[in-house]
Amino acid sequence: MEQNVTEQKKRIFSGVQPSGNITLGNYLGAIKNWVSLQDDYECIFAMMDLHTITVRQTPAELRKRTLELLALYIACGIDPEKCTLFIQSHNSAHAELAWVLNCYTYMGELQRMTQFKDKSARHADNINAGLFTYPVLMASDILLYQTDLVPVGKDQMQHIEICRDIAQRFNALYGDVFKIPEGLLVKSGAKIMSLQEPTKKMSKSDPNPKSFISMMDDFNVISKKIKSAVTDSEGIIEYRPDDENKAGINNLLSIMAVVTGSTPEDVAKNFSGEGYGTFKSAVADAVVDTIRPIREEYDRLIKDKAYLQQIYKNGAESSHRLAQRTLKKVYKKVGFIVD
Ligand code: AQP
Repeated sequence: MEQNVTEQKKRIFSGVQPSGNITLGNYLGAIKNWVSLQDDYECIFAMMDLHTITVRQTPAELRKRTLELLALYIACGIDPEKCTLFIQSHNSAHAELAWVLNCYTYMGELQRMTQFKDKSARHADNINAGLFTYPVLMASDILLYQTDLVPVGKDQMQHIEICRDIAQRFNALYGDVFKIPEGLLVKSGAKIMSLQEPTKKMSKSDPNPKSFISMMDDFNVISKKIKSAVTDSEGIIEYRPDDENKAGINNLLSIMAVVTGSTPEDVAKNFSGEGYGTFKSAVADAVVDTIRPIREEYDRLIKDKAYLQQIYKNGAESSHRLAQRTLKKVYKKVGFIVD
Protein backbone atom coordinates (compact mmCIF):
# COMPACT_ATOMS: atom_id res chain seq x y z
CA MET A 1 0.00 0.00 0.00
CA GLU A 2 1.35 3.38 -0.95
CA GLN A 3 1.96 5.59 1.99
CA ASN A 4 1.68 9.33 1.71
CA VAL A 5 3.93 10.30 4.54
CA THR A 6 5.27 13.82 4.29
CA GLU A 7 7.91 14.41 6.86
CA GLN A 8 7.04 17.40 9.01
CA LYS A 9 9.87 19.94 9.02
CA LYS A 10 10.92 21.34 12.38
CA ARG A 11 9.89 24.92 12.93
CA ILE A 12 12.23 27.83 13.51
CA PHE A 13 11.35 31.27 14.81
CA SER A 14 13.69 34.23 15.14
CA GLY A 15 13.84 37.96 14.62
CA VAL A 16 15.83 41.15 14.93
CA GLN A 17 14.67 44.45 16.39
CA PRO A 18 14.62 47.44 14.03
CA SER A 19 16.10 49.45 16.89
CA GLY A 20 18.99 50.80 14.85
CA ASN A 21 20.93 49.96 11.76
CA ILE A 22 21.63 46.26 11.72
CA THR A 23 25.19 45.48 12.75
CA LEU A 24 27.71 43.00 11.52
CA GLY A 25 27.02 41.23 14.85
CA ASN A 26 23.33 40.80 14.01
CA TYR A 27 24.27 39.55 10.55
CA LEU A 28 26.98 37.09 11.57
CA GLY A 29 25.29 36.00 14.80
CA ALA A 30 21.77 35.69 13.42
CA ILE A 31 20.67 36.46 9.85
CA LYS A 32 23.53 34.69 8.04
CA ASN A 33 22.72 31.56 9.97
CA TRP A 34 19.01 31.75 9.11
CA VAL A 35 19.86 31.66 5.41
CA SER A 36 21.53 28.30 5.82
CA LEU A 37 18.55 26.91 7.75
CA GLN A 38 15.72 27.89 5.45
CA ASP A 39 15.82 24.79 3.25
CA ASP A 40 15.75 22.29 6.07
CA TYR A 41 13.28 23.96 8.43
CA GLU A 42 9.95 25.72 8.31
CA CYS A 43 11.14 29.24 9.10
CA ILE A 44 9.32 32.23 10.54
CA PHE A 45 11.32 35.44 10.82
CA ALA A 46 9.95 38.70 12.17
CA MET A 47 10.84 42.34 12.41
CA MET A 48 10.53 42.72 16.18
CA ASP A 49 9.13 46.24 16.40
CA LEU A 50 7.17 45.72 19.65
CA HIS A 51 10.43 45.04 21.45
CA THR A 52 12.09 48.24 20.25
CA ILE A 53 9.87 50.61 22.24
CA THR A 54 11.32 49.36 25.53
CA VAL A 55 13.86 52.06 24.60
CA ARG A 56 12.59 55.39 23.21
CA GLN A 57 12.40 55.43 19.41
CA THR A 58 11.72 58.19 16.90
CA PRO A 59 8.44 57.01 15.30
CA ALA A 60 9.23 57.95 11.69
CA GLU A 61 12.65 56.33 11.96
CA LEU A 62 11.23 53.16 13.48
CA ARG A 63 8.78 52.81 10.58
CA LYS A 64 11.57 53.37 8.07
CA ARG A 65 13.94 50.94 9.74
CA THR A 66 11.29 48.22 9.97
CA LEU A 67 10.90 48.22 6.21
CA GLU A 68 14.66 48.47 5.74
CA LEU A 69 15.08 45.43 7.95
CA LEU A 70 12.72 43.43 5.77
CA ALA A 71 14.67 44.47 2.66
CA LEU A 72 17.89 43.54 4.43
CA TYR A 73 16.61 40.08 5.42
CA ILE A 74 15.84 39.39 1.77
CA ALA A 75 19.09 40.96 0.55
CA CYS A 76 21.01 38.70 2.95
CA GLY A 77 19.43 35.69 1.26
CA ILE A 78 16.21 34.98 3.16
CA ASP A 79 13.76 33.73 0.55
CA PRO A 80 10.21 35.02 1.11
CA GLU A 81 8.91 32.07 -0.94
CA LYS A 82 10.34 29.67 1.63
CA CYS A 83 9.94 31.61 4.86
CA THR A 84 7.22 33.59 6.60
CA LEU A 85 8.36 37.18 7.05
CA PHE A 86 6.19 39.52 9.09
CA ILE A 87 6.13 42.59 11.30
CA GLN A 88 5.58 41.66 14.94
CA SER A 89 3.05 44.44 15.65
CA HIS A 90 0.91 43.20 12.74
CA ASN A 91 0.00 40.16 14.77
CA SER A 92 -1.73 41.12 18.01
CA ALA A 93 -1.41 37.57 19.35
CA HIS A 94 2.15 38.40 20.49
CA ALA A 95 0.97 41.10 22.91
CA GLU A 96 -2.04 39.02 23.96
CA LEU A 97 -0.03 35.94 24.88
CA ALA A 98 2.56 38.14 26.58
CA TRP A 99 -0.11 39.43 28.96
CA VAL A 100 -1.11 35.89 29.94
CA LEU A 101 2.49 34.75 30.36
CA ASN A 102 3.31 37.82 32.46
CA CYS A 103 1.00 36.27 35.03
CA TYR A 104 3.08 33.08 34.99
CA THR A 105 6.50 34.72 35.31
CA TYR A 106 8.16 35.74 38.55
CA MET A 107 9.74 39.10 39.28
CA GLY A 108 12.81 37.35 40.67
CA GLU A 109 13.42 35.51 37.39
CA LEU A 110 13.22 38.71 35.38
CA GLN A 111 15.49 40.57 37.76
CA ARG A 112 18.29 38.16 36.95
CA MET A 113 18.31 38.96 33.22
CA THR A 114 21.62 40.42 32.04
CA GLN A 115 20.00 42.44 29.25
CA PHE A 116 17.65 44.11 31.74
CA LYS A 117 20.58 45.00 33.98
CA ASP A 118 22.63 46.33 31.03
CA LYS A 119 19.83 48.32 29.47
CA SER A 120 18.66 49.75 32.81
CA ALA A 121 22.19 51.00 33.38
CA ARG A 122 22.33 52.50 29.88
CA HIS A 123 18.84 54.06 30.05
CA ALA A 124 18.65 54.99 33.72
CA ASP A 125 16.08 57.70 32.93
CA ASN A 126 13.66 55.19 31.39
CA ILE A 127 13.61 51.91 33.28
CA ASN A 128 10.11 51.00 32.17
CA ALA A 129 8.03 47.89 32.87
CA GLY A 130 8.38 46.82 29.21
CA LEU A 131 12.14 46.63 29.55
CA PHE A 132 11.64 44.44 32.58
CA THR A 133 9.10 42.11 30.94
CA TYR A 134 10.89 41.98 27.54
CA PRO A 135 11.76 38.28 28.03
CA VAL A 136 8.06 37.47 28.50
CA LEU A 137 7.20 39.05 25.15
CA MET A 138 10.10 37.16 23.63
CA ALA A 139 8.81 33.92 25.17
CA SER A 140 5.41 34.65 23.61
CA ASP A 141 6.98 35.30 20.21
CA ILE A 142 8.53 31.85 20.32
CA LEU A 143 5.81 29.82 22.02
CA LEU A 144 2.96 31.09 19.82
CA TYR A 145 4.39 29.15 16.89
CA GLN A 146 5.11 25.88 18.72
CA THR A 147 8.71 26.55 17.75
CA ASP A 148 11.28 23.75 17.85
CA LEU A 149 14.43 25.83 17.47
CA VAL A 150 15.39 29.45 17.99
CA PRO A 151 18.64 30.47 16.31
CA VAL A 152 20.17 33.26 18.40
CA GLY A 153 23.47 34.80 19.36
CA LYS A 154 24.99 33.98 22.75
CA ASP A 155 23.57 37.17 24.30
CA GLN A 156 20.01 35.86 23.91
CA MET A 157 20.56 32.38 25.40
CA GLN A 158 19.47 33.54 28.85
CA HIS A 159 16.14 34.64 27.35
CA ILE A 160 15.70 31.23 25.73
CA GLU A 161 16.22 29.61 29.13
CA ILE A 162 13.53 31.73 30.77
CA CYS A 163 11.20 31.03 27.82
CA ARG A 164 11.63 27.31 28.44
CA ASP A 165 11.02 27.77 32.17
CA ILE A 166 7.79 29.70 31.55
CA ALA A 167 6.57 27.12 29.02
CA GLN A 168 7.36 24.22 31.34
CA ARG A 169 5.57 25.95 34.23
CA PHE A 170 2.49 26.55 32.09
CA ASN A 171 2.50 23.00 30.75
CA ALA A 172 2.83 21.61 34.27
CA LEU A 173 -0.39 23.40 35.20
CA TYR A 174 -2.46 22.88 32.05
CA GLY A 175 -1.02 19.95 30.07
CA ASP A 176 1.04 20.02 26.88
CA VAL A 177 0.11 23.46 25.57
CA PHE A 178 3.53 24.64 24.41
CA LYS A 179 6.33 22.89 22.63
CA ILE A 180 9.53 23.43 24.64
CA PRO A 181 11.91 25.23 22.28
CA GLU A 182 15.66 24.97 22.12
CA GLY A 183 18.18 27.70 21.41
CA LEU A 184 20.38 27.12 18.40
CA LEU A 185 23.75 28.79 18.70
CA VAL A 186 25.88 29.45 15.63
CA LYS A 187 29.23 27.67 15.73
CA SER A 188 31.16 30.83 14.98
CA GLY A 189 30.13 34.47 15.18
CA ALA A 190 27.86 33.81 18.15
CA LYS A 191 29.19 36.88 19.88
CA ILE A 192 30.81 39.67 17.91
CA MET A 193 32.27 42.24 20.27
CA SER A 194 32.36 46.03 20.25
CA LEU A 195 35.27 47.44 18.24
CA GLN A 196 35.93 50.03 20.92
CA GLU A 197 35.27 48.01 24.10
CA PRO A 198 35.95 44.45 22.98
CA THR A 199 34.79 42.90 26.24
CA LYS A 200 31.25 44.17 25.48
CA LYS A 201 29.09 42.80 22.66
CA MET A 202 28.66 44.78 19.46
CA SER A 203 25.26 46.48 19.72
CA LYS A 204 23.32 48.55 17.21
CA SER A 205 22.13 50.96 19.90
CA ASP A 206 25.61 51.63 21.28
CA PRO A 207 25.93 55.44 21.51
CA ASN A 208 29.45 55.24 20.05
CA PRO A 209 29.09 54.55 16.29
CA LYS A 210 32.78 53.56 16.09
CA SER A 211 31.98 50.55 18.26
CA PHE A 212 29.84 48.80 15.65
CA ILE A 213 29.80 48.13 11.93
CA SER A 214 26.44 48.83 10.46
CA MET A 215 25.39 46.89 7.38
CA MET A 216 24.42 50.34 6.05
CA ASP A 217 27.79 52.04 6.63
CA ASP A 218 29.77 53.39 3.67
CA PHE A 219 32.51 50.96 2.75
CA ASN A 220 35.27 53.44 3.60
CA VAL A 221 33.63 54.05 7.00
CA ILE A 222 33.66 50.27 7.61
CA SER A 223 37.37 50.17 6.77
CA LYS A 224 38.13 53.09 9.05
CA LYS A 225 36.19 51.58 11.94
CA ILE A 226 38.05 48.28 11.66
CA LYS A 227 41.40 50.00 11.30
CA SER A 228 40.76 52.00 14.47
CA ALA A 229 39.48 48.98 16.45
CA VAL A 230 40.93 48.78 19.95
CA THR A 231 43.57 46.05 20.26
CA ASP A 232 46.54 45.69 22.65
CA SER A 233 50.13 46.79 22.81
CA GLU A 234 51.61 43.29 22.63
CA GLY A 235 51.72 43.29 18.83
CA ILE A 236 51.25 39.50 18.48
CA ILE A 237 48.48 37.97 16.39
CA GLU A 238 47.38 35.00 18.44
CA TYR A 239 43.93 33.65 19.30
CA ARG A 240 43.64 33.47 23.07
CA PRO A 241 39.90 33.42 23.84
CA ASP A 242 40.44 33.38 27.62
CA ASP A 243 42.84 36.31 27.71
CA GLU A 244 40.92 39.57 28.23
CA ASN A 245 43.93 41.57 27.10
CA LYS A 246 43.57 39.93 23.66
CA ALA A 247 39.81 40.66 23.43
CA GLY A 248 40.27 43.10 20.51
CA ILE A 249 42.47 40.76 18.46
CA ASN A 250 40.30 37.74 19.33
CA ASN A 251 37.28 39.63 18.05
CA LEU A 252 38.95 40.60 14.75
CA LEU A 253 40.15 37.02 14.32
CA SER A 254 36.60 35.75 14.90
CA ILE A 255 35.14 38.23 12.43
CA MET A 256 37.75 37.32 9.81
CA ALA A 257 37.09 33.62 10.44
CA VAL A 258 33.32 33.87 9.92
CA VAL A 259 33.49 36.03 6.82
CA THR A 260 36.11 33.83 5.17
CA GLY A 261 34.70 30.49 6.37
CA SER A 262 37.78 29.69 8.44
CA THR A 263 38.56 29.35 12.15
CA PRO A 264 40.12 32.04 14.37
CA GLU A 265 43.05 29.71 15.03
CA ASP A 266 43.77 29.28 11.30
CA VAL A 267 43.41 32.99 10.61
CA ALA A 268 45.90 33.66 13.42
CA LYS A 269 48.32 31.18 11.85
CA ASN A 270 48.01 32.84 8.45
CA PHE A 271 48.80 36.26 9.92
CA SER A 272 51.40 35.19 12.45
CA GLY A 273 54.37 37.55 12.38
CA GLU A 274 52.38 40.29 10.60
CA GLY A 275 51.72 43.69 12.14
CA TYR A 276 48.27 44.72 13.40
CA GLY A 277 48.00 47.30 10.59
CA THR A 278 48.31 44.67 7.85
CA PHE A 279 45.92 42.34 9.64
CA LYS A 280 43.30 45.05 10.18
CA SER A 281 43.44 46.03 6.49
CA ALA A 282 42.83 42.42 5.48
CA VAL A 283 39.88 42.14 7.89
CA ALA A 284 38.44 45.41 6.56
CA ASP A 285 38.68 44.16 2.95
CA ALA A 286 37.08 40.83 3.81
CA VAL A 287 34.20 42.49 5.67
CA VAL A 288 33.57 44.94 2.82
CA ASP A 289 33.62 42.04 0.32
CA THR A 290 30.97 40.29 2.42
CA ILE A 291 28.72 43.30 2.76
CA ARG A 292 29.03 44.66 -0.82
CA PRO A 293 26.71 42.17 -2.63
CA ILE A 294 24.17 42.40 0.19
CA ARG A 295 24.10 46.16 -0.14
CA GLU A 296 23.68 46.03 -3.90
CA GLU A 297 20.66 43.79 -3.52
CA TYR A 298 19.33 45.88 -0.64
CA ASP A 299 19.57 49.09 -2.71
CA ARG A 300 17.45 47.46 -5.40
CA LEU A 301 14.85 46.03 -3.00
CA ILE A 302 14.30 49.10 -0.84
CA LYS A 303 13.02 50.98 -3.90
CA ASP A 304 10.30 48.39 -4.44
CA LYS A 305 7.88 49.32 -1.66
CA ALA A 306 4.95 47.47 -3.24
CA TYR A 307 6.90 44.20 -3.26
CA LEU A 308 7.96 44.62 0.38
CA GLN A 309 4.41 45.47 1.39
CA GLN A 310 3.07 42.36 -0.30
CA ILE A 311 5.55 40.24 1.62
CA TYR A 312 4.77 41.63 5.05
CA LYS A 313 1.02 41.48 4.38
CA ASN A 314 1.22 37.82 3.37
CA GLY A 315 3.43 37.21 6.39
CA ALA A 316 0.93 38.85 8.74
CA GLU A 317 -1.82 36.58 7.45
CA SER A 318 0.17 33.36 7.78
CA SER A 319 1.58 34.23 11.17
CA HIS A 320 -1.88 35.20 12.43
CA ARG A 321 -3.32 31.88 11.32
CA LEU A 322 -0.60 29.89 13.08
CA ALA A 323 -0.58 32.00 16.25
CA GLN A 324 -4.33 31.91 16.77
CA ARG A 325 -4.25 28.13 17.23
CA THR A 326 -1.95 28.47 20.23
CA LEU A 327 -3.59 31.58 21.63
CA LYS A 328 -7.06 30.00 21.58
CA LYS A 329 -5.71 26.94 23.37
CA VAL A 330 -4.09 29.12 26.03
CA TYR A 331 -7.21 31.24 26.53
CA LYS A 332 -9.32 28.13 26.93
CA LYS A 333 -6.91 26.59 29.44
CA VAL A 334 -6.81 29.65 31.68
CA GLY A 335 -10.60 29.92 31.67
CA PHE A 336 -11.51 32.56 29.11
CA ILE A 337 -14.65 32.00 26.99
CA VAL A 338 -13.31 31.31 23.51
CA ASP A 339 -16.25 30.52 21.22
N1 AQP B 1 27.21 41.20 18.84
C1 AQP B 1 26.49 40.18 18.43
N2 AQP B 1 27.09 39.03 18.04
C2 AQP B 1 26.35 37.97 17.62
N3 AQP B 1 25.01 37.98 17.57
C3 AQP B 1 24.36 39.10 17.94
N4 AQP B 1 23.05 39.44 18.00
C4 AQP B 1 22.94 40.71 18.45
N5 AQP B 1 24.15 41.23 18.69
C5 AQP B 1 25.06 40.25 18.39
C6 AQP B 1 21.97 38.56 17.63
O1 AQP B 1 21.12 39.26 16.72
C7 AQP B 1 19.78 38.82 16.91
C8 AQP B 1 18.86 39.98 17.01
O2 AQP B 1 19.12 40.75 18.12
P1 AQP B 1 18.08 41.90 18.51
O3 AQP B 1 18.11 42.98 17.54
O4 AQP B 1 16.73 41.31 18.73
O5 AQP B 1 18.52 42.37 19.88
P2 AQP B 1 19.88 42.44 20.58
O6 AQP B 1 20.43 41.09 20.84
O7 AQP B 1 19.64 43.30 21.77
O8 AQP B 1 20.79 43.17 19.49
P3 AQP B 1 21.50 44.54 19.62
O9 AQP B 1 22.20 44.81 18.34
O10 AQP B 1 22.34 44.57 20.87
O11 AQP B 1 20.29 45.52 19.74
P4 AQP B 1 20.02 46.65 20.79
O12 AQP B 1 21.26 47.49 20.78
O13 AQP B 1 18.82 47.37 20.28
O14 AQP B 1 19.77 45.98 22.08
C9 AQP B 1 19.76 37.92 18.14
O15 AQP B 1 19.74 36.59 17.71
C10 AQP B 1 21.07 38.24 18.80
O16 AQP B 1 21.55 37.16 19.55
